[in-house]
Amino acid sequence: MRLSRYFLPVLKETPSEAQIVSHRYMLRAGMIKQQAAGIYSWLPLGYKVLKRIEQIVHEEQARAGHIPLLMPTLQPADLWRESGRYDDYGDEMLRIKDRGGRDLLYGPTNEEMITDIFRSNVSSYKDLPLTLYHIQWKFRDEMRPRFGVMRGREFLMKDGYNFDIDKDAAIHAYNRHMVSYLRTYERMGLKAIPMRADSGPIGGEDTHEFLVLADTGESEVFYDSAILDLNFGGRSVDYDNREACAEIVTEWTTPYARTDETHDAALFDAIPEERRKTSRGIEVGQIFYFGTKYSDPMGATVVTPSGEKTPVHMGSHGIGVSRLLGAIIEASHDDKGIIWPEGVTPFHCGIVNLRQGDDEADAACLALYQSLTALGLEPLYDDRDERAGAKFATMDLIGLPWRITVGPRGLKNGVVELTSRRTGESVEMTPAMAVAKVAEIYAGI
Ligand code: P5A
Repeated sequence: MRLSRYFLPVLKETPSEAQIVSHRYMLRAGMIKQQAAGIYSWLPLGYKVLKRIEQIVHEEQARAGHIPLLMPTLQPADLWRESGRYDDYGDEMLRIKDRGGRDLLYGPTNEEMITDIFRSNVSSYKDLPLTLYHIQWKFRDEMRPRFGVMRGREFLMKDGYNFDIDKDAAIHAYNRHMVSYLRTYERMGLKAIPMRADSGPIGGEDTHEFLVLADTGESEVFYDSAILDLNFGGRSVDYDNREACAEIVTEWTTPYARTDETHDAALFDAIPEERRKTSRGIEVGQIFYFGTKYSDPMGATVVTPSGEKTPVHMGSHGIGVSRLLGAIIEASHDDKGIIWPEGVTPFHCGIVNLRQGDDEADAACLALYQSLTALGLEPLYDDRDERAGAKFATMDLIGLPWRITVGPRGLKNGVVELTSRRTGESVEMTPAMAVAKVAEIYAGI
């Protein structure tokens, strides 16, 4: 993409309504525009990151054997009357009437609808286990929408639902989700810690939230610092292997880590003092096992091998896809702007032309652009007729992890400069080497 042809409405001024850094940078970098409290348009740069995050979620869900579908944003109220949640959900639910006077709602979550899909189509244990998921907009009429996409009213969620024959099988689904989420967040450059939590309106006993530590997080968390040493890394997991998944879950759930809702002071005090940590955290996901809470009242049953009808055991599993943009920025920025982890960056590399209109510099930039594109990478070429300082400031603000700077002086010696956004380190090299280096960086991602 050439910047001169792109739509990147960056702001020079710091927007006064934004209280936290991720919100400020998302507005300043022209990623989002607020349309109403907690409701945003996703401008091209923000939309691009959103799509990259979705892509990682889809890839990791596929790896775990989960199946994508798409349910609507609007749901009939009658489904929620069946589960008893229509009245329970309260003012957070946006209730709508259609022209025929029928009650609809803008879905805050999809347990009822997926249970309806299941009961209409599945009746035998032979079709289990089954996990279906989608990535779809949700609406929760939050009392205090704030911090930009972090606590929106309309927000994008990945929500998945497992259907299993019994509790053991459903706990395996729970574990499988925990493992796949650990992998998912790591690919986004995040350390998200599973913490024992409260299940709220979704229900059930077993639930973990995934929290990214950040001063601006809305949750208070208590943890053993030993958990920070755990890395998922490149290990390959057989998601069908119950023991293998359970072992990984044990590894991550043994060190103490809880939100304030489930905090146990006695257990916490048993940790060696230097490892006892209290902090704030951003909740980027939550997984639940709730047994037959929905299948029972809604009649989602299967026939077992011995011929009896039994309600299926279920759980649901959510990732805050749009909130993740805020969480990633909170975890990765400096005073000049965002620093995208390679896994989610909107463009792989920036190209800055220091002397737009200079034949040699223009040709070198174009050649770099074409070579990177030919390798399947997406560069953002700043071809505007602007001062170098302004171009650098834009690149720093929008946070592309790598930048190639091209100027007449370097070109005389046959070199360009490759700069890391994270470390600020610059190395001179030939254009071909710069292309090879960028390609190498992204090869493993
Ligand atoms: C799990 C999937 C559920 O709704 N039902 C389907 C279960 N869980 S949850 O914890 O309530 O939400 C899942 C994740 O969605 C994000 N989230 C939000 N993101 C932005 N703005 C909001 N107002 C908001 N509310 C929830 C969180 O990341 C949460 O973990």
